[in-house]
Amino acid sequence: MTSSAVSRLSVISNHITGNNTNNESRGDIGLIGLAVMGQNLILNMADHGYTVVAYNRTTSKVDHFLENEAKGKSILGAHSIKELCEKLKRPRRIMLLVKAGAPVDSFIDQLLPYLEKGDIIIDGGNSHFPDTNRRYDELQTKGIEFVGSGVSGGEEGARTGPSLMPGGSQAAWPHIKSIFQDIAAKTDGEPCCDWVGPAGAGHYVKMVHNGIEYGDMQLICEAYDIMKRIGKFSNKEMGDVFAKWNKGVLDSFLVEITRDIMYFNDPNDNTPLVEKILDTAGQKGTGKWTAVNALDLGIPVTLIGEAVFARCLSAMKHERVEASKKLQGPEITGESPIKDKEAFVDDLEQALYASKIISYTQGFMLMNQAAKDYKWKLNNAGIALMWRGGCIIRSVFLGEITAAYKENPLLENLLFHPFFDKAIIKAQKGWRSTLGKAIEYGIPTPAFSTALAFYDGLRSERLPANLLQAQRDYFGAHTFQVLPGKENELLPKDKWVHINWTGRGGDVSASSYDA
Ligand code: NBP
Repeated sequence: MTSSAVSRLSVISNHITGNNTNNESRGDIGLIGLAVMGQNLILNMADHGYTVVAYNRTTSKVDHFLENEAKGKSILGAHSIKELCEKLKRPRRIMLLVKAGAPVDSFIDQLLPYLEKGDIIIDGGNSHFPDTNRRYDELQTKGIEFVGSGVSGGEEGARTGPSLMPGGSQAAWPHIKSIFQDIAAKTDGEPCCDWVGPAGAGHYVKMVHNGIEYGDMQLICEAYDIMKRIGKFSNKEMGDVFAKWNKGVLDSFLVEITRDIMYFNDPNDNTPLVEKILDTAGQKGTGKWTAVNALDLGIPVTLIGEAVFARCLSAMKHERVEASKKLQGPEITGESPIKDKEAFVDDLEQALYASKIISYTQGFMLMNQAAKDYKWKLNNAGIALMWRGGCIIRSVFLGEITAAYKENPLLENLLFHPFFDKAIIKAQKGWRSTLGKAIEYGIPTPAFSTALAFYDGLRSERLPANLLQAQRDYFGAHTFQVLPGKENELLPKDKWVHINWTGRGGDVSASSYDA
């Protein structure tokens, strides 16, 4: 443990002395759930000098863990919730890394009889933020501090440094800050972990992170499909492209692993393994939660929505096989129509980069709206920094977002920052050209396409919603407002008005309206 960690720990233990005289009570933190995430997080904590008490519903896993991975480390076992609680220093810090949903509520219920006021429960699973809001409220009334923390980075991140997004009871933060920031990934010396906000804010930000992960993955898949089906690239060639991209503006974990996947051959016949994988995508629901929340809050997070729907369409394999025999469209038979492959790849890189900027813009728009609606104070620069390392969406690009929000914490829209404004201007020609080819040759690009549609919509001072309002008023008397301007001065201003669209002939004047 570093000397700073030692001194931080002693501050914690001074603070928590209380009745801490029992020799058994030497665990700094308890962790429930010995599957991949829990085990690796415990080992990470032990590496940083913390004594961890491990418990699991199936207690044979405790023994197995202690006899194997945990052997020789500062890790204690517990075979009951009571024993776990007895072995912890006060205030107790207990982290759950169990299947989200009912198991979390069940463990909270089991813990409560053994906890005292001020003890801390941390849920590190992928819980849905409304559940975290509810648990936070319920536990507040019982004097228990509740933290819902996003944990990202999978098995390897948990072991070597995850991205951690804690939110909930602010009073708990001083007691868990050292542990969390010590075990988190570091970027430029800064931990990828900071306090996110109250109640379910930590799990909310993790949910948006996962949604953005869906978007990033879909964009990369579309780039692969375009290279494969229009460019007729081999997997080795595509691997080389991803390797090159990973050294530029697209430098990221997901591009890096895609490079490795492209190069990976089935040892049985030395042909690319990825081409043998059934093309139906799974999902656990966090992308859907983000899209549903975006609809609830009225924010056009279209790219994540399309990424979720693309997985749904992929899952309709049987129907797609039938449709592929019946439905007509452009086909590329024989050689690739692309003559200049270098320019084609450069354009594609720009399309991917621009679409990614749009996806993150939409994600931050959503979080800004959530902060308003839920009355949270979210720190956008801090969130981007938390995602900068340790997690699945980690990338160099997130460093630019951190810098933009540090420079202007009140930035209304990421696209308004000069860095991203210029990046989109530069990328636009390649972005449009790539999409033109995808449409011409019949390659589905839901994420690329929606990104460009959003961009063109956002930069349109006028959209055809005037006609839509007229239609709504025509069939449903939903009323409309009139544009300001001299040419409209005979029409009623600052009022919601309704007109009888069928009964007035060509007479359009203020008197035609029912205010
Ligand atoms: P799992 O999500 O597979 O959960 C396994 C743990 O949950 C085991 O301790 C298991 O106990 C316990 N559990 C189950 Br399953 N049903 C239970 C029940 N009805 N009552 C009590 N305990 C129950 O483990 P994981 O993949 O390590 O993930 C842990 C959490 O972290 C999840 O919420 C997950 O969504 C989240 N997460 C996972 C990843 C990842 O890459 N895997 C990344 C980020 C976040 P048992 O051993 O007795 O069955």
